Amino acid sequence: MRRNKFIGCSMMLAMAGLLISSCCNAELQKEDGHNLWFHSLTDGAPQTLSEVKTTLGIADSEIMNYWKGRQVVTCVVCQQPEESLGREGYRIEFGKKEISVFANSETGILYGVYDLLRRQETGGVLTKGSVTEVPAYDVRILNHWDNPNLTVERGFAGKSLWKWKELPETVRPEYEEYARANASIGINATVLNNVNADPCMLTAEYLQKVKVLADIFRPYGIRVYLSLNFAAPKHLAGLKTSDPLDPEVIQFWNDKVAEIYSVIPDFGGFLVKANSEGQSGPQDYGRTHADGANMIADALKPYGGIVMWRAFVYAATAEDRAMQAVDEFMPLDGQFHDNVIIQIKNGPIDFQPREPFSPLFGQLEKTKSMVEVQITQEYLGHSNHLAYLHPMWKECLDSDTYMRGEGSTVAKITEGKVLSYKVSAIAGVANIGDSINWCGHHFAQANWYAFGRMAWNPDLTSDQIADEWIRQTFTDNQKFLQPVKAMMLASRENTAHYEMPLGLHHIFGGAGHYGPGPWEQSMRRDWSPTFYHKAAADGIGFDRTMQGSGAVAQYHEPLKSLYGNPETCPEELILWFHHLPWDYAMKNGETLWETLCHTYQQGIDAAAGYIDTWDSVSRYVDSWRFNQVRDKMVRQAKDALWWRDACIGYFQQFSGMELPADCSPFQHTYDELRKFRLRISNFETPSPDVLPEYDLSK
Ligand code: GCW
Repeated sequence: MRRNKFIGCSMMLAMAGLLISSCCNAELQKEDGHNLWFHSLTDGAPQTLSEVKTTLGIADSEIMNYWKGRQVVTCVVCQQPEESLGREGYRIEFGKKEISVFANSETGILYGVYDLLRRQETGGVLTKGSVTEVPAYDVRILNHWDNPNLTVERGFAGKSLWKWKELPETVRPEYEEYARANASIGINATVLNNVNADPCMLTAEYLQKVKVLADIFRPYGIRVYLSLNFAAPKHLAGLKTSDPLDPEVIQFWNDKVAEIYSVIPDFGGFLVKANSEGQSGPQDYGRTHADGANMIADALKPYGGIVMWRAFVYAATAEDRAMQAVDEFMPLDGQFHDNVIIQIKNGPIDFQPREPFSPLFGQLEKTKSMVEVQITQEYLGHSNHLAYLHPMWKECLDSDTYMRGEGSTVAKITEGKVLSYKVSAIAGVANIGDSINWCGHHFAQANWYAFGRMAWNPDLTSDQIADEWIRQTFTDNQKFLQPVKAMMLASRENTAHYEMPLGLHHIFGGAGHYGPGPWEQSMRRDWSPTFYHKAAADGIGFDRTMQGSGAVAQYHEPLKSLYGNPETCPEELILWFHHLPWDYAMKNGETLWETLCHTYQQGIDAAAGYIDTWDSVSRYVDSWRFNQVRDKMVRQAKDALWWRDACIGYFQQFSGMELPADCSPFQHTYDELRKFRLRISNFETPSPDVLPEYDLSK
């Protein structure tokens, strides 16, 4: 083994430790949130980036600057690879005087160093013994939905972080800060541009810009990927077709890929949204998704690149949008080349606050699949609402598909433990913009953090991740930690209570997907809330049983029967799978109507409760972040009521039933609310610092 000791660190670090302990309470200084989960590590000071831009140089610098312990930290890149550590894993051996980090690669060392620093901040440094960590997924990737014009689709944290016009000449420090933040939580890949891809991203001009970012990210262990526009051969080369079986088209992609690798030698590959929501794809030419994906995959193969081909495809004609991914991809199972992974959203419709897991995970027996979760809160209150999303993602990963009998969970399948995969992956749609605090809402940073930690280890609990995040981002004072953690842990459930109780879904207003729109009917019925809730005199909910759309049959037994019967269907999903009368008897003895009203009420009460919780911990937070979070909580509490008023008010005309006496009285009639459209001028990038006006007189 080559000993790669960071000589000289220990003395300096011991001194740093003394200095740091004499200026504690720095956390109460003004803090704009830019330091993310490095807040406690940096003690309120701006973060210091490594001057040496190599992976070991960065690891060294992090220890030099931030290790506060008295032990000498030694990092060892194993000369004889230790198989159990893989390419990115590491082992930390703890001793009283020395701590050693072992890894097979420099990136593994860097991850080990970030682990050590995290332990330092969260009370996890051991006095003896060792820990070994190996990531569950090979590719842990952020998907940015960023456009070249700097807007971010479903982005609520300002404009794009990538300043394409300034690049490649001007390089902002945020690029490296972004890389550092990702590396610290194990994220090793990023798709820089929107899946609704502008073909210009693949031009020689843009590749030079992408190269700059790739060069900055590389020492942090991060590889760059791009979304491609399937019609690029037509757009960029003026070909008459983009047919994946056309020799000229094949040549175009081979040449383009060769060009990309000549500029970015470790380019990761492509993400593709094809034949979905107006995007071009192989079906435009009578070809299949497999034809399209394989053509791109073959071009990437010699360089080791991969294709992440999205399963999010649906057409206005289908009877039930929730069934389309399976209908489309099942017949193609086994036809995809081995560097294609099918990227599947966690639920069968679209990132709603609660969906059952997508049945496609349990149906692809001969094709690799990966999960796509949405970190940005398109349907969970944008950057106005506090909603900690890890419980929602974990629910999907832990779901048993029963593909191979009991135990074939979504996590096991996508980690490649059921079918054996050479490359496994997991994606999260980023919530990052150029907002000073990166994510718009200080608590939205927790979702970025949680995605990285989950991608590294899907077995971590929501509690563990929230705990780590709070300690590093705010404080480890128990009087803050415990109530704030409890609030975070309940928050996704609470959001589901006031936005889509009992499995109602796709009930969001218009293009913004922020407020309620139960009355809305779009030109396409599969975009219409009325199509999904089906509220009428006879009841409410979407019948997906065998008497209805039959979607339950896409799940293996026992789930098909469990979901198919309202008596056994989990009540939080009951209106996802069933159309039931308003007076249907729920397990708690109430009618469906009463439980619906009471579930909204739970959401309303919880959102109002956040303000009390936050006020009660004010002394432990700097005033800057305290006030910004509080303003948003006030808004969230109002919004929860607004959701209830709109939905229950609207449903009442069908149920003919009264709001139970123990519910908060209506503030507005639904008729008032339907005339009013929430003023989000540009849903793609509302300013993160200004809460949109809330004015019912408009
Ligand atoms: O839910 C929809 C979003 C679109 C998004 C699409 C997708 C990028 O509303 O904005 O487009 O999902 O995932 O492709």
